Amino acid sequence: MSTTVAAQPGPFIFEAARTALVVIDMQRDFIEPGGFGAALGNDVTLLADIVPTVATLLALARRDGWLVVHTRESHAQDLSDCPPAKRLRGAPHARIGDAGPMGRILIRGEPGNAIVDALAPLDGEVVIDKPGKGAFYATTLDSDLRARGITHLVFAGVTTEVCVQTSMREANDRGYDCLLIEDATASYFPAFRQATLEMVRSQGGIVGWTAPFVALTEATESEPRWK
Ligand code: TIU
Repeated sequence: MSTTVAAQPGPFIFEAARTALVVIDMQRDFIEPGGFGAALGNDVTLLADIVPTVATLLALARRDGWLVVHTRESHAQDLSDCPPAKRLRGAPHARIGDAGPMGRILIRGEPGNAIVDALAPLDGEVVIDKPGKGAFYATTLDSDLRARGITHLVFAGVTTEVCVQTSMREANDRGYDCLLIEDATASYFPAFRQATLEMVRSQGGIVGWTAPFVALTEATESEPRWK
């Protein structure tokens, strides 16, 4: 049974059994003071606003039996998976691996690298630690999705124009149909978020589709529940 979402630039049609929700990098390092986002000089308070919407989106995906995937941008303790260019560039206050109030910045296993409590993964959900901005680079995500027959991805998370957009473009090139939930993604730069939404769905959906969360809710709730 398929579901049709009133999306842009046109309807996004998916089957629950072939769909994954991909929640990108909803980590303390980006959302709370003292982490990587703050180290880059950003006002991190802008990102916390979407947590309740992402929590409701997670509940919908779990209710409807989608695969749920969480990603974390993170590096090994010895920084062996962190290119020097990434560490040295764009760090006005602190670098990846430096000590911060939530532990070493952007390092796997440190308190700041965890997903925020309200969106914590449940047992059995896929958690991808990624050293890049894209969720497919140097990870098992593509094979994890293909092993489960996933063809459609619904994206949420932060930040819209960096890790979300990069991951969506990687997915699009690998043949997945991708929907970005507009009010379940945020940026430190609201204008960049808006520009990303527009570029994703431009040119007939060159990267994918976008829709507000309410459009997904209405689409899933108009279905019979005995499916
Ligand atoms: N800086 C910024 O906007 N984002 C990142 O560094 N990573 C993610 O988007 N997760």
